[in-house]
Amino acid sequence: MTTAAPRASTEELAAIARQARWKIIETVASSRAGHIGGPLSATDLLVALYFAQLDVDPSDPRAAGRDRFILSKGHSAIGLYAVLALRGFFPVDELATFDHGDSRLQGHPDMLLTPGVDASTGSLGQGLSAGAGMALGAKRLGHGFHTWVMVGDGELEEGMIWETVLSAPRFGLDNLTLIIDLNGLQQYGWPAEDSDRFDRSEPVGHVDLERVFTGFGWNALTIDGHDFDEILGAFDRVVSSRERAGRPTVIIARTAKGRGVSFTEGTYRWHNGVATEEQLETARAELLGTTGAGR
Ligand SMILES: Cc1ncc(C[n+]2csc(CCOP(=O)(O)OP(=O)(O)O)c2C)c(N)n1
Ligand SMILES: [Mg+2]
Repeated sequence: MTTAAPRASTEELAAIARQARWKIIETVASSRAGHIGGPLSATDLLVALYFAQLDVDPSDPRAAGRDRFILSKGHSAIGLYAVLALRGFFPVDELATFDHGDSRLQGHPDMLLTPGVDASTGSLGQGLSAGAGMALGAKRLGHGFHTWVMVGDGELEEGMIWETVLSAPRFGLDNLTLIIDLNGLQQYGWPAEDSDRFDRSEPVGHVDLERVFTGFGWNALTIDGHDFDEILGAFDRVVSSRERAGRPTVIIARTAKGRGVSFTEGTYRWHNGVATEEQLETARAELLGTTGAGR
């Protein structure tokens, strides 16, 4: 048996998310490499999962009955690591080793190295298929756990995802939930454009994802991915078997890339990057309300 975290209040979740965001930007700065925009857009969803939803036990990260979570957008690893550390899977101080050659915290998640990581990811497009396998395995073996997968909106361009979107309803995988981090941006933009919003594709802005997924046989809902009341409300609807009715669920979470820090929010330019000392001070003040003086 694993133990679910007592569900934190939305105020507590917001405070944890500010800590996690600070750890993300501070860690990438100290390791001098890493992604920022994707981890920050996913932070609130990750915090809600690990502090209010997933049935996991940091002292027994491989428990057979635990809920599974796959960060298919594996470039956002530092976001997952920050949340896993705050949840107690490993010491927060270990984040300082991020992306070092001998670290358990590699630049992309490695299930053989990091406590709490259920799948190795980084090559975009693969996580949903792995998650469907876990969900199918759970059904065949009679396990009651739920499998959650998070993909990016740019990642939806990977064809392998759509093979699983097609097949998961046929297997009745109502124990599988996909979260789409719909931040409207991916890696590159058009620097000549006036607006930061002109990403190379605006990946799925032209697609009615709810209709597409519903058409494939999924249960689909759209939420604000930074509003904890909406996130927890969606999670509650997911676990209500009445609504799922034998279907997998997709939560389409509208987010902002780089969310929570003024100079990273809403621009593809901070897909990855290393903050300067001055930028770090700005981020610290915005997230923690303190300065580094006297540290
Ligand atoms: C198969 C594959 N192609 C390309 C990349 C390089 N890459 C890493 S992140 C990224 C953009 C992803 O955009 P999105 O899915 O929207 O993620 P987010 O906005 O959340 O960062 C790309 C192209 C990769 N990791 N894997
Ligand atoms: Mg994106």
